[in-house]
Amino acid sequence: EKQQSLLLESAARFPPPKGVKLSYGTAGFRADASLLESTVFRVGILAALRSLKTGSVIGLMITASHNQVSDNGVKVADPSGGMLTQDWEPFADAIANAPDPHSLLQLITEFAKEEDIVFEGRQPPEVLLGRDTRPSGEALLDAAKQGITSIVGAIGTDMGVVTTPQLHWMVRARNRGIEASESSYFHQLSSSFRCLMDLKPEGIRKNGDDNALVVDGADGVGGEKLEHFKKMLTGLCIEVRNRGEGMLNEGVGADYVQKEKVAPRGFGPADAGLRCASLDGDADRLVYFSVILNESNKIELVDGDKILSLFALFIKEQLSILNDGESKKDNDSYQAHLGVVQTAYANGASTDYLKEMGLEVVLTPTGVKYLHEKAAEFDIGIYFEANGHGTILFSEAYLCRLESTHKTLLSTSEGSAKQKAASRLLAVSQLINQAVGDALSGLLLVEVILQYMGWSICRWNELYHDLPSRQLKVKVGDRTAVVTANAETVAVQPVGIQEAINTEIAKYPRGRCFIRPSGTEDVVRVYAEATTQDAADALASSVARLVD
Ligand code: NG1
Ligand code: ZN
Repeated sequence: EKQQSLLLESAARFPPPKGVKLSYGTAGFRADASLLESTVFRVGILAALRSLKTGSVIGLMITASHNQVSDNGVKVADPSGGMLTQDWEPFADAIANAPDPHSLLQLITEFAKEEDIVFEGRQPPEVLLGRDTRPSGEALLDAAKQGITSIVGAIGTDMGVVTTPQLHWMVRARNRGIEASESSYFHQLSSSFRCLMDLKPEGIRKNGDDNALVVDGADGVGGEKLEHFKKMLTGLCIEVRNRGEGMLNEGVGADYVQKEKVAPRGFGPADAGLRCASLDGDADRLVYFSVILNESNKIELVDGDKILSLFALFIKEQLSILNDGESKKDNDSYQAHLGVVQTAYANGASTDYLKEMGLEVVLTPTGVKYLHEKAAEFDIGIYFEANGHGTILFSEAYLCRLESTHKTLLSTSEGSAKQKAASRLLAVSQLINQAVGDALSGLLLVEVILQYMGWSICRWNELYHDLPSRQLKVKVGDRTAVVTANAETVAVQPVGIQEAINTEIAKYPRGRCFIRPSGTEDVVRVYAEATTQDAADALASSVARLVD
């Protein structure tokens, strides 16, 4: 009863905006920040309930990633540091849209009953809170706290301004008994980075560019953090631009660079040939690029697919060193199951390349929650969205095996090459964020692999040649009218539209095209690919007309 009145009382302070229906999309709730106070308050309640249910620490992140600065958003991190379980999304939708405190209370009571949530638990529920640099973040964080504390005994711990992956990492760390602070995060990344640098083969040839890297921080939290973090890194010389002096995500950031294929603000002809990278507004996406000489702000884009390919190549090489000659012996010749996960947005040339490498490639719908879940089925699963969001997951069982192999190798005189390969894989599992895609840890892994290979960004980019592609977005009355199947490669509704799309595709050699409703914006997205840019553009715009 104390619980009920507490909820009613606090909910009355956060009336929902009228006439808006919100849904927990690809990346939580996102909208104009002025609409979100009540939603964030309610997500605070949800996070506290999730903590009660799981007996673990939960995360709540306030960010709208690459969206314009006036937007904001909120998402929940589960105990593993991954996204909120999909089973709870309908509840999130329901409470976000409950019209008044009484209906909210009723939904919560029913849900708690269904989920067997006991309010007076043994340990108090705890939620770690984080936010990006958006000006609306502070007020929303306060709303989240009030949501959390409207569950009796619940604690909201403010981690301050952090990147999305930092918050997810901290949640994972806390639940594994590791200190959940920014300094422990930086410490883990920098020490595993150093370990990988020390394990570089000797006598690597330099191929073109040096260890200098210029990073576009999207005028968000990532640039700020990297500026601080870079002092802890040896063997790498990083210059960070767009650290927050300009407008967040305006003509800067990984989303802009990847979608528009142009250099971000603050980069120009003088940077031609340099190795450059771009983070998004909350630093969970990473793309590389180099400015083309004499071509104003045109770039060679090295996107998430190519980061994935580089990672896959490196991991595969370590695994084959480790397995070298093993098949002939009968002892411990375990072959790790390595898989890669992409979405329909992956460039067709990347998928071909990965398959030619002999890798198992799986497609899932857009949204990290789907890719992550798939990648977790492998011993080592690498996932990336073309936009640069991805990571490498190591299964617990495989890590155990690797650790014991590593120990055995250390104690025998047998080939130190194998022992180094095992050390490298273990270091990668420490460096690369196991909770979620992380631009900072991804960047360090790219850098160390390029040095290991002795590759310039050009050499890396030559792994395969992207097919020309075009992405468009179409504003429609109701984007939910588009329903897709087969990892979003086919539109099953509106009826007949897929046939019409097929007719357009048939006009272009190697043509590929699909449509899907965005989970973060009120648009239908169109993606097209063909052998020339003109053809990709024409295919995209003719299909966009079908959607309109
Ligand atoms: P939507 O708006 O559902 O396309 C976008 C990205 C996703 C993912 C989410 C979350 C594209 C085409 N879509 O989702 O890949 O990153 O944002 O940030 O890039
Ligand atoms: Zn992001």
